[in-house]
Amino acid sequence: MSEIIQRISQAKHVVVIAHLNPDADSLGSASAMYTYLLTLHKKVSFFCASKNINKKLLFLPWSEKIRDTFPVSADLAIALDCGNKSRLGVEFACDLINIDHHYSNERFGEFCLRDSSCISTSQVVYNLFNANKIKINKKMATSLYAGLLDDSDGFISDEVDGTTFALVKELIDSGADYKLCNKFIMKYTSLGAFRLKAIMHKNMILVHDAKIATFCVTNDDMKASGAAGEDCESVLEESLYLPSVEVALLLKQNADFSIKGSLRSKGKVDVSKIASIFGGGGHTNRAGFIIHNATTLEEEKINILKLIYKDV
Ligand SMILES: [Mn+2]
Repeated sequence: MSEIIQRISQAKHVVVIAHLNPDADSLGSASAMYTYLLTLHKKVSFFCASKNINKKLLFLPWSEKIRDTFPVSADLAIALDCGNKSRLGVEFACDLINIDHHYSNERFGEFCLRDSSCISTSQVVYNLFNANKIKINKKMATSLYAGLLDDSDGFISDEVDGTTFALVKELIDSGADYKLCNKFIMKYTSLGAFRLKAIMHKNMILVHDAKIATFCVTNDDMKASGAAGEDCESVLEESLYLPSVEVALLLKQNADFSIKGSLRSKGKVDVSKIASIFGGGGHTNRAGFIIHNATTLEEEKINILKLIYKDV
């Protein structure tokens, strides 16, 4: 039995943690862990510091159990898909198991299981279950499939290989409701997202011989469209399909006037390095950061572009 499974077996009340503004991988991995903990007859809580969870993810098992207050009686926490401590959005005293696949994971917590060869944290969780002969039931399989589907961008990202599809087969054989996941994660849209897409398409600026696509989204754009924060990301990713574009940059104003930066790359430029200059992190192809005490979107954009120009 692995050290982590052993530590879990000793706990009385375990809280699973999905990161701020959770995606399908973080919530799916946490959901699969939640199901496993229930099979052990543990007291389990599901924590996420963000109040508004993306509606397209509410089909995931146990999403109705998610709370934004940290359970004080928990004696063990398990963070899923959280690259650094600030992603947890909470501070607490109990032991922490950190399960992740981000290369830039800061290895916080009493136990850390980070495997950056995995496409998703849900793949790391699957491997943990598999290595410890833990049976994957239908709920677990659906949750793990959701994470793999989302982080592989619908199985088209460069990291996808035969192992990915072998894992998909395993999960479907274990009862994963893949049709439900495909429908919600890949196809769901809202009126707000639809309207924001039009604004972003119109405002995109290509610079540096059209090698860099840039997007600035203001608070007013968000209000006018009625979109949610995460709705910006899909347009950002779409711009990478333009043949000349190597890097895509999105700067989005938050309600508190801090700026959220998101970077995507075809692979030639390691955008996690650029994000880390601003205290953020991520993967080579996909990274993010937050600028507090930001000036204007345009000024910040100029500063960031100077850093990208060096690498493109
Ligand atoms: Mn992930």
